[in-house]
Amino acid sequence: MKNIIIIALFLFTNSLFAKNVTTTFKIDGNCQLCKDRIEKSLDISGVTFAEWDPETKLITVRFNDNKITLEEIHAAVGNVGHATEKVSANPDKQAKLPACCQPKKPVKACSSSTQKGCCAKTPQKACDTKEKQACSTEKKKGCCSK
Ligand SMILES: [Cu+2]
Repeated sequence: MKNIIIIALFLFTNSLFAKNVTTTFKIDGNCQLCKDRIEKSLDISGVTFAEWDPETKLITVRFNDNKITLEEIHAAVGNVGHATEKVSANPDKQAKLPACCQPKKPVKACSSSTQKGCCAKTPQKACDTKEKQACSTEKKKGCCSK
């Protein structure tokens, strides 16, 4: 009987302290396509809200810390090819991202080709061939918005 009370008490306090945590952290990314991909990666159990801002690179995420840990959240984002403050990007997934979603090259490379690619003022550049095909159906998104 005593054990049952202890277990009941444990379950009660456990649910009492189950709380929704809201936090923000940085995730590498450039454009609307990155935003969709990052937010979709957090469409998982325990996460109740996720919104990433391409300007600030910050994600606001709300989660139940009884169901998922912050580490697991970072890992979920890393797994789709985007590096976070805590984890690096899955290299295979990252390599398959469209050009506009690739991490920006080091600034050093920009001195010789100032207006090209990541060196241009707006990181979002023209679509590659594969992306152009998608533009007919998703006109205002990602590189298609140009
Ligand atoms: Cu992108």
